Parts: sequence; structure tokens; C-alpha cells
Amino acid sequence: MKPTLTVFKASPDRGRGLARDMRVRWALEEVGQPYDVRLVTFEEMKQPAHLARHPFGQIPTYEDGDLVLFESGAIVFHIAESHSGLLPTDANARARAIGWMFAALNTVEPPLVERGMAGLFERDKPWFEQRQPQLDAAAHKRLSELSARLGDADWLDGAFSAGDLMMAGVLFRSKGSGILDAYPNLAAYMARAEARPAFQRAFAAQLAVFEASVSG
Ligand code: GTB
Repeated sequence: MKPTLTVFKASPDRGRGLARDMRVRWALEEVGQPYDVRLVTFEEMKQPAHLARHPFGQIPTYEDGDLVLFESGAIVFHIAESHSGLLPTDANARARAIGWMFAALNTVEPPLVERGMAGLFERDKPWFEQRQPQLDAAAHKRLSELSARLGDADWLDGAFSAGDLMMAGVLFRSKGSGILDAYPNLAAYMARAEARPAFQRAFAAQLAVFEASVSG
């Protein structure tokens, strides 16, 4: 049986792959697991049928038999644990890769999302000009630390893992903002991640959903 993801019926990012189903699609592609999607509108996400899947009325969710999961991190972790290819077999390396997944979600994503959201929704607010330098500084702090740790390695800790998938998935959303330009090794890291055939398939699949939503 194929797992089913819920994804935006018409993503507000217009097919740029910025929503969090992208990282789950990518993980499924990396492990070669086919999947189905259930398309949901913003209205449907707040209805009881979807709230039963996701208490916060968001996407993505993952259903596989009796298992219903929400939170992209938990879903990617589950996929990585139930297939080979995304987590090392060595116990210590595996623990470190899981650590990088948490670092992506808990340490790197929050300042990037906060900065991105302010740029989208607070530009007209009286405090925006004053707040922007703090948001920039918080994002740069994490990116410079990440850049220093990555150095000239291809991936964060040995071979590509779910830790890299999650980190690149987090960075991907900030790519268009220009903030990564200050870190050539992070830009190259992103380019390596995006060049992976599994990433390309996941990107094409989410784009096809958006294009279908505007064509009919
Ligand atoms: N912590 C959760 C996870 O990792 O799964 C967060 C899930 C989440 O934020 N989902 C968003 C959602 O469902 C979609 S991805 N939002 C609807 C709601 O809360 O009502 C976030 C997102 C949305 C849109 C863009 N965009 O247009 O560029 C980018 C990212």
C-alpha cells in the first residue's frame, strides 16, 4: 500500500516548492517509496476530517494503513527509519544525523522563518525598519555557524542523510531572499541537494499539482 500525503491544492508559493510537503516528498523519493497525495484547500484544512489528521489544521500529513502522522520532521524521521538510505547504520552516526534533523527544525528554521514572515507580512508596519536588522542578525548568526561547521565538506556529517535533507529543505525556503549569497559553501550545499534526482522528482511532482490547480 502506498502512503498518502496531504498537500496544498493550490500552494500559495505558486509551485516554488516552499511548503513543507516538499521535504516529505523528497524523502519518499530518496528511498524509492511511491505515494499518493490528497489535495486540500485552506478551508478543508480547518474542517473536522483534516483536523482529525492534523490537530493544527496544516499540511503535510502522512497516512499509511493505521498510522496517521503530522509534522514534517516526524514524517521524514519515520520514512528514514522505515527504509534504508537516509540514516546511517552505525549507531553513533545515525544519532548524529538525527541530531542534524533537529538542528534544522529547532535551531536554523525558526530565525529564517521569522525573518521571511516579517518580510512578507510586516513591511507596512511602523516597527518593520527597526526590527529588520535584528531579524537579519539572528538569521546570519545561525547561517554563519552552519557555514563554519560545513566548511568544504559536501554534507554535514559524512554521506548525505536525513539530516542534510532536512537542513537543505529548511535553507531552500530562504534561497530567493538572497541571505544565503553571503555563504558560498551553503549555496553550493543547496545546489548539491537540489541536483539530487530525488529532489528533482519531488519538485516536479509538487509543481505539477500547482499547475493543475491553475489550469483547471
Ligand atoms: N511544523 C509543521 C511541519 O513542519 O509540518 C509546520 C507545518 C506548516 O507550517 N504548514 C503550512 C500550513 O499548512 C504549510 S508549509 N499552513 C496553513 C495554515 O497554517 O493554515 C508553510 C508554508 C506556507 C506557504 C509558503 N509559501 O507560500 O511560500 C511557504 C511555506
